[in-house]
Amino acid sequence: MAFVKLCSSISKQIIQPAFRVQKLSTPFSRSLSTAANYEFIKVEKKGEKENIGLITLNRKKALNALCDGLMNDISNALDSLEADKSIGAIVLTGSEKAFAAGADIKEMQNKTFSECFSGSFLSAWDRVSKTTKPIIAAVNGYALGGGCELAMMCDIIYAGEGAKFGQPEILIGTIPGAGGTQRLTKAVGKSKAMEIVLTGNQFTAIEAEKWGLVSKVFPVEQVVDEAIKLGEKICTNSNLIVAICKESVNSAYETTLSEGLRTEKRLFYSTFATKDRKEGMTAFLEKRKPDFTGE
Ligand code: DAK
Repeated sequence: MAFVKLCSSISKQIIQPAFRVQKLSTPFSRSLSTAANYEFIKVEKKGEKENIGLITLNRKKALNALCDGLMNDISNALDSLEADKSIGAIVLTGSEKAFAAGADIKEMQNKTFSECFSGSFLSAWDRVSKTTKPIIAAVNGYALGGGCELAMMCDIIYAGEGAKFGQPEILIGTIPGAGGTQRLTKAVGKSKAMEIVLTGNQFTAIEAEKWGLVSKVFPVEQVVDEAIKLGEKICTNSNLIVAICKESVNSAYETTLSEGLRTEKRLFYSTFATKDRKEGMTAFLEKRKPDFTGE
């Protein structure tokens, strides 16, 4: 049985990620043949122009606990969507009950320090934060531990009214390990972050919005659609300039102010090497819509 599982996981990795997203022929929402290719997620193309990649975590019974297989699926889907020129933005979502209830505790239960330290344990986790296309988390239900961290790796978080965030690792004898003590502290400040990680208490979508972790809150059934609309709005801009802009915001997040300002200025100057910058300014002065080509 274990051998069969191993073979299936190897064959999955051999399939080139770029071939995993296939177009079908209904308008606006193409459900792709990915159910057959991914075990723990669903991948679709959404939006009027089908330029939004929607990744839905699909491990409902375990509240989308982020097992190794699921994180590998996300990583492969991101490779596919980033390689697909028709996709301009990505939305990551879960179910109404759970965005994700954290890393899989069953997989972690018997790990030793040496296995964690010297192996590749949880190594697929960095992929989301390395995504160059804009990525929006659409969160309903629980976003706990690694689930909250996964949302925070995205560029923007939209949440449903009932969403519950938290870093409960302290309650199971560990600490956040995928950015919870870092990204949360940058988003909500030291005092709140300390309160959240030292107690393991959950907090609501409204609180998350008030503290700046979440950018907007919607009725549960609207969150994914709103995230897709946001992606579509972003896609009306030059994808090249969007990527440069994203890099600049991330440098504010990842470096000191003076380094960030230096990076911003360099990136600003670099837009003058693009056709899209010239086209954008020319279109404004000619009172017409710009025709961006991504060059
Ligand atoms: N792992 C495995 N299974 C989980 C799970 C999880 N995190 N969360 C829920 N489940 C499973 C439950 O075991 C249960 O399975 P069955 O018993 O039905 O087989 C099923 O999902 C339904 O859960 P409950 O029966 O508990 O449902 P309730 O509605 O009563 O409670 C809950 C929902 C979300 C409050 C509760 O399930 C809960 O507290 N879950 C655990 C939350 C948690 O502690 N999360 C943090 C895990 S630690 C790193 C990367 C990532 C991480 C660290 C490092 N590196 C890159 C280095 C992340 C660590 C973590 O996330």
